[in-house]
Amino acid sequence: MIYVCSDIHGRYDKWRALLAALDLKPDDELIVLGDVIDRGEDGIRILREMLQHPNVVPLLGNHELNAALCIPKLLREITDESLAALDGRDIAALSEWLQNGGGPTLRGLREISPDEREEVLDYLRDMELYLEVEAGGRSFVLTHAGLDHFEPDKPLEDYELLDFLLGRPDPAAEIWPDKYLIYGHTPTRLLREQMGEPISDEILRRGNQIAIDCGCGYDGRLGCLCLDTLEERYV
Ligand SMILES: [Mn+2]
Repeated sequence: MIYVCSDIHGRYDKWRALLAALDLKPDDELIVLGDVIDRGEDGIRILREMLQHPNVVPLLGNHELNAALCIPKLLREITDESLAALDGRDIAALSEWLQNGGGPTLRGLREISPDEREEVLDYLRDMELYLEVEAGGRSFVLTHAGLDHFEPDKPLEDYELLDFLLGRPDPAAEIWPDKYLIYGHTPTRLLREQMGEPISDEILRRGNQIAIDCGCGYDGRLGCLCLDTLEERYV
């Protein structure tokens, strides 16, 4: 079976509860659609478990991108020279990361060894932006935040980095007729509010779009979808 979840945002309790509920077998796979870190306390701890778990496949989220950009600069020994080397863009990126809940992630990085930090950084750098998956006779495209600037005939490799990471999707918009697009990033309660529907922390399906961020980063739930059966689970 192939499962997807997204936007764990440092909630170690939810991560462990999901692993316990899924009880992954050697042939199963859990694809995590980004934003494992920030806001909650334990993003680094979760990443370090993920990278040791052969059945867990990560995709890049905007929070991982920010971390991957900021961490190397922060790990440099701080000297007058290295401070002078931080330009306005570095400082803006760092400040944006901290404002978006990066503090607990930085604390988590401080608690591990330099080798372990390098391992985490390599893991972040290796994350893919999207995945195409076949399961249960259906085709799926998986991204962190949907697909901004969507054009039905545009190949996925032609989209820009931020099209995968920062889009605010319209679940009612028509996309490919023969493929599902699955994404996190925008909690489904916000998407429902935007569409004037009753608010709930459940996976949202409209046509061939499936939004799976059920608000784990905001005290909602961690949702998980089985791609083979389209069965939903929540922890
Ligand atoms: Mn996000």
